[in-house]
Formats: sequence, structure tokens, C-alpha cells
Amino acid sequence: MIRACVGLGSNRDDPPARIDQACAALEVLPQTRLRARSRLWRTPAWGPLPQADYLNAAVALDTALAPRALLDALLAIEREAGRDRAREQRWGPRRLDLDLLLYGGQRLEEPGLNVPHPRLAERAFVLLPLADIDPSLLVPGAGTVAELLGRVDCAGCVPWVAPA
Ligand code: A4P
Ligand code: MG
Repeated sequence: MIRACVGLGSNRDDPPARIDQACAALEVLPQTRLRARSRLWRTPAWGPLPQADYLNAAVALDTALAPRALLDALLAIEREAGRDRAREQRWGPRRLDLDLLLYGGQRLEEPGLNVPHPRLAERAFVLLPLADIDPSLLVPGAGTVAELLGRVDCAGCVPWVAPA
């Protein structure tokens, strides 16, 4: 089994429900166990487009799926959640975004499959959830999650709690 980490993000159509639903789908992936789940974080939208805050989270999986099979499963979960890539802009609002952040200590540079996720090290909305899981996680070629977190701007990122 390989320890893989997946990032989850949503900023439309009931983000807490979208993320819960995605976690439930990850929990039942074949040859896979969900081992840890971060808190939910409310984070200001990153990127050039003005848009609503996101909810972000991360999970750790132990999986026997190969990286490509795992990525395909993530894209299928996005589709099942109703994500329609044809109608969205890059870095624009989305129902559900699942990124394969880490796959063991491996570095993969293939068409359509880049691990660690190329923009992981510069994104507080990825690093804060990963630090909930394990701040000592190693991002191959970059350092630990705690080290990377020390270098990014976390302004406006706060743990999200469901309204009572
Ligand atoms: N792909 C290659 N490697 C991977 C990987 N490791 N994980 C390919 C996931 N996908 C990978 O995905 C486009 C293609 O990348 C996939 O089909 C897959 O074959 P995408 O999700 O449309 O875009 P992206 O390449 O993952 O880009 P990126 O930088 O993640 O941008 P997004 O997804 O457009 O960004 N602000 C906050 N606060 N929180 C957010 O979650 N998300 C976005 C969306 C913008 N701003 C945000 C957030
Ligand atoms: Mg993505």
C-alpha cells in the first residue's frame, strides 16, 4: 500500500456537502482505505478571478491503485459530483476539484499526471489541510509541509465550522 494525499476544494453548490460527498466516494474506492481527514478550511480564492471563498480539505489514503488509476478515479468522482469542465474557466469557480497531491515519495512527470501537484508548495489552501494530517509529510523535492507552510501567505484562511 502507498500513502497518497488528495486535496479537495469547492466554492459553489453547497461546498460542505460536496466535500462530504467526495470523502464518502473516496472511502469506497477499491483497494483503498481512507486513513485521515483534515479539518475543513475556508480560504480566499487564489488566482486571477474574483470569486467566492473556497472550502478546502485533504485526506490521506492507503492505496494499492497505481497513480494513473487513482487520478482517473478522482476525475470520475468530480464528474459524478456534476463538475462540467467544458463550462468552466481555469481557476474559476467550481463544484468540486480533487487533486492528487502526493503519491508516496514518488515524483511523476507524465502527460496529464504531475505529482507532487505542481502548485502545491505555493498554496496555503493545500498546505494547511495537509498539515492537519501530518506537518512532517515530505513533499519530494520541496521539503516538509511545515517548512513550506512557513513560506506561504495564510492570510484569511480559517478553519470552518458548520453553523449550529
Ligand atoms: N493533472 C495532472 N496532474 C494532476 C494531479 N496531480 N492532480 C491533470 C489532479 N489533476 C492532475 O485539472 C486539469 C487536469 O490536470 C486534469 O484533467 C488532470 O489530467 P484541473 O483541476 O482542471 O486543474 P489543475 O491542473 O488541477 O490546476 P489547478 O492549479 O489545481 O487549478 P484549478 O484546479 O483550476 O484551481 N482557491 C482556493 N482558495 N482554493 C481552491 O481550491 N481552486 C482553484 C481551482 C482556484 N483557486 C482556488 C482553489
Ligand atoms: Mg485540479
